[in-house]
Amino acid sequence: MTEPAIKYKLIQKEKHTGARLGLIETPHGTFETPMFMPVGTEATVKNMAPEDLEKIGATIILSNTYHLWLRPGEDIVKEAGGLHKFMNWNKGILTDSGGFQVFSLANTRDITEAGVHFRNHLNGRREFLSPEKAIQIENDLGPDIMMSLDECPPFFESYDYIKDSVARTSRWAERGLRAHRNPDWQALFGIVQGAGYEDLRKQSAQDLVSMDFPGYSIGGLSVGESKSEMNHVLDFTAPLLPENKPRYLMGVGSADALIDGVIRGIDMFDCVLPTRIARNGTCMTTHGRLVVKNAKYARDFRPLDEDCDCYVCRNYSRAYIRHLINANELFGTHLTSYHNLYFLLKLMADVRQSIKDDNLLEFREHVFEQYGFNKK
Ligand code: PRF
Ligand code: ZN
Repeated sequence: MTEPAIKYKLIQKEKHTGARLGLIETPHGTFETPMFMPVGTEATVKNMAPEDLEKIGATIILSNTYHLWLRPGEDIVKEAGGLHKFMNWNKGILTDSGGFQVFSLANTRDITEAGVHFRNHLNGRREFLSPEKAIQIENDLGPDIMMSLDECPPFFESYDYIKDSVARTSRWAERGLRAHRNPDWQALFGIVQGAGYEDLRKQSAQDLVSMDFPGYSIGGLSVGESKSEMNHVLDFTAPLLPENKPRYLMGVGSADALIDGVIRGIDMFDCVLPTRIARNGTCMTTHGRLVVKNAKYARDFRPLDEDCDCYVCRNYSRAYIRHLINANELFGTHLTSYHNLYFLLKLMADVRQSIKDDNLLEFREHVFEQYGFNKK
């Protein structure tokens, strides 16, 4: 028996919720959970140098199999010495498997038992992604954590469709597990699907848990259903997963959903939200979103968030950042991206402190009140 690539250690359970404080040990460091992973689709977190990411406390980032396979090609990344070396990031990397990206980016696609046929969104060429191919690419890219190929169907698909889809995702997970060449230094996660159907989520979790993955993702959420529907699915899905393994909720990154996910026992999150909205001048603040491009900030010399102590908020004004973004100066979106990521990473640090202090529900109340979120 070889040692597993990652180890999860449950440190503390919050007294009044399902929240867990934990540690994930990886070949590139030990990270506290719950945590948020910035997204670096093209082997870069847009507008951020790896040094910036380190400064704001990022410990693990997400990148994409789909994009790096199609460009520059996983062979080039492998030849560079792997993704960490290629992009000069020495902490954790997790790669998504490409399933979700095929569904959201590629034009035509055809799902078969063997895999997914689709057209490359860059040049229109026909491509084929199988569970084995996804694993081979991820083995070559060399992240610490990799995802199985899954199907992420629309939330409101029919029961019969989701039933077949879940069964196929389970078979794909099994095939991926068999194709995985580096289990001693790369941890492969299975992805629980099943849309909003409790028995199908249960079936999916059971199938994957019986394969004994070192961690489990929850997919198929935040795809158009309401927040309360998502929380309801998490209520019955998270308890189906083993306590001694990390749980990752894919593609969720708004402040309210992060806190509500943690309360239900989620340990890891990722989302393009903070960096994407930053690029059109929208900032996350303690008092909700601030659209710094708006005319009303032309003479506002206060920081983006008066309660934030990040490098951006200590040195630059809303008026200046608004000017940069309106003038299409790249430094403007660097500043908003920096602040937004700092803001979410700090929120997660505060969440971890609230777990230690057993007052996560009070913390939630306080944050929701300040942001103006619906508290239901
Ligand atoms: N599957 C995969 N990646 C994902 C998702 C999924 O269901 C989601 C859903 N929110 C985001 N990213 N493989
Ligand atoms: Zn700030």
